[in-house]
Amino acid sequence: MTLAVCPGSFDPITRGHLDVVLRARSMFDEVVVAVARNSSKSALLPAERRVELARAALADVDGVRVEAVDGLLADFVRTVGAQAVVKGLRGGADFDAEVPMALMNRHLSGVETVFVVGDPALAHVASSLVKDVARFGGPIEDLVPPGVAAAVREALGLPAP
Ligand code: COD
Repeated sequence: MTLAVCPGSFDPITRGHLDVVLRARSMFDEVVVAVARNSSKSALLPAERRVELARAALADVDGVRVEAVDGLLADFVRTVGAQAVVKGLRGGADFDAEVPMALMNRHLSGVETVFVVGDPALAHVASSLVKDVARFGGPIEDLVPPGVAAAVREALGLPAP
C-alpha cells in the first residue's frame, strides 16, 4: 500500500488543489490531504473550516482523507508512514519556493517530495488570488469547489452576490 501526503494551507481549497490531489491519487493508493493548522501565512479561514471545506470537496474521492496538521510536516509524514510528499507546480516561482521545503523535509524525515505539474488551465488559480478577487467583489465560483465561495465571502464579511 503506497501513501502520499499532499500538504498546504488550503485557505481556501481551490480547483487547483483538487487537480493536484487527484494527480497524487493516480500515483498512490492512498492520499492524506494535510491542512497546516499554523502555516507561516496568516489564514482567513480557521483551520477547522479549511478542513471541513476540503473534506466536502473530496467526499466522493476514494482513497483520500483530510487531516489537520500541527507542527512540522516532516513529523506528520513519518507518523502516518507516507512514502512521499506530493506538491503541485504552476511554474518556476512555485519550483523556486518548493525546492528548499523539499530539501528540508527530506533532511528532517528522509521522505522525498514528488512534484506534479498542474493543469495549465488552472495555473492562475491560487488561494491568495481567490481571496483578493472575492474581497473586491469579483466572481470566484469557477475557481473553487461548490460551497467554498460562500464560505470565503462570509469570512470576509461580504454579502452573497
Ligand atoms: N496548480 C498546481 N499546484 C497548485 C495550485 C495550482 N493551481 N494551487 C496550489 N498548488 C500547490 C502549491 O504549489 C503547493 O504545492 C500546494 O498546492 C499547497 O498550496 P497552498 O498555497 O495551499 O499551501 P502553502 O504553499 O501555503 O503550504 C505550505 C505548507 C503548509 C505546506 C508549509 O508551510 C508546511 O509544510 N508547513 C508545516 C510546518 C513545516 O513543516 N514547516 C517547514 C517546511 S520545510
